[in-house]
Amino acid sequence: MAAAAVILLVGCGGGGETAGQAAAPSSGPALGTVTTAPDGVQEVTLQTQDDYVFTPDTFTVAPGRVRLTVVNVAEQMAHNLRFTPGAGPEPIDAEISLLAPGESDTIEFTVTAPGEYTFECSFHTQLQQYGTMTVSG
Ligand SMILES: [Cu+2]
Repeated sequence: MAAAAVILLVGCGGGGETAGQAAAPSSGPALGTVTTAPDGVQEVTLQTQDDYVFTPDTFTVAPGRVRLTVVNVAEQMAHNLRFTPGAGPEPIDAEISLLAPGESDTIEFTVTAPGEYTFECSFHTQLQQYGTMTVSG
């Protein structure tokens, strides 16, 4: 069970917009870009920073296994990520626990039901720190 040692370091994009068709940088996929790892698991990385926004706050996966990484590049703020209880077509119990500034964590889970799954930083829901994972049909 040593496979969890892989850590994705994703550089800050420096203000680049996610146009959806931009070429992936050679250093790794852009934030929010879903790729398939050699083991067949879909991988996606989100970022948090010193605000109340997931970067990006939407991404789309196909039904199957998902490996989700959150990198907190904030200098001051801590965040977590959980799927909002009762909000999606099926429950997802996996969650990223509190990330201090500079920390990252990765979770894996399986999705089967198409639809939209709202996720949140449970510490900042009053500040609208929400996002949406879409599972395609
Ligand atoms: Cu937060």
